[in-house]
Amino acid sequence: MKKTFFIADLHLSENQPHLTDLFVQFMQTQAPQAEKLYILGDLFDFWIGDDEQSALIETVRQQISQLTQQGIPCYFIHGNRDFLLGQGFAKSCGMELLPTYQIIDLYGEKVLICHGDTLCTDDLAYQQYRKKVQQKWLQWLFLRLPLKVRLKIAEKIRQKSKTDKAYKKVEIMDVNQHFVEQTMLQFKVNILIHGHTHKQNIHQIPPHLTRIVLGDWGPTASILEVSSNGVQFI
Ligand code: LP5
Ligand code: MN
Repeated sequence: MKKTFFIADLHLSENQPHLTDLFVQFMQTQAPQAEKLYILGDLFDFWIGDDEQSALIETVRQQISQLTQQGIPCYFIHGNRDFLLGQGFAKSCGMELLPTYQIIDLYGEKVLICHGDTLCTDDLAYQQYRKKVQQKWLQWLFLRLPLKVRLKIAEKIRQKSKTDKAYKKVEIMDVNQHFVEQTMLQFKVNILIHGHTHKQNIHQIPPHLTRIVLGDWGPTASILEVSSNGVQFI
């Protein structure tokens, strides 16, 4: 039976080797059984440029390469932590970068996929920050700074994000229901798959909309399997 896997929010980092181990295990055992793999952002804890080198980055590159070389396409939508991941890394492992919103055909059903941060419209501080860091000229400039400086800036943003989050209401950091429904209407889809909020669930929105939320990775992985039989988290 043909199936497609969706993952997001692994937040891979050198500090959490068990997450990398889980990812390698998934890429070696389950991913090869799929016909396609979609990574819906925040694969990495943060990304400061394709020129950064580390054992972790090499492991991930190798794992994705192995999959795509077996003829299994791997697609990537940027998350709010790895939005700077570029064609350099993607091409080096045969991964295809997709835009913020993408409509895909899943066993005869039109499905909208995205990371999910853009759906959290009540988080005004985040949306203002996102607008700034999405500016191409600023990204161009940032990517030309020495790696050490980029790392320092990223650390500063991460710190500010942590302190800000401590004061934000949980509801503010979730998706805005009205915006979700508007977006699904605009893209003319009945099914939406996203990550970012880490609240793994399948929401039925009456009368006929379905919002599937991927979970983050911790002690265990969160993998969504979709086939002609339906959807399930494995
Ligand atoms: O990721 P998570 O779940 O912890 O929190 C997010 C939002 N936070 C972020 C920040 C990331 O975690 C860290 C990003 C590292 C980036 C590396 C490269 C950066 C280069 C920039 C080059 C142009 O996304 C958090 C949300 C939360 O999700 C829930 O949705 O609330 O948002 C915030 O906390 C944002 C703060 O409210 C505002 C931060 C202002 C920082 C000001 C820096 C100005 C830009 C300077 C650019 C050089
Ligand atoms: Mn995210």
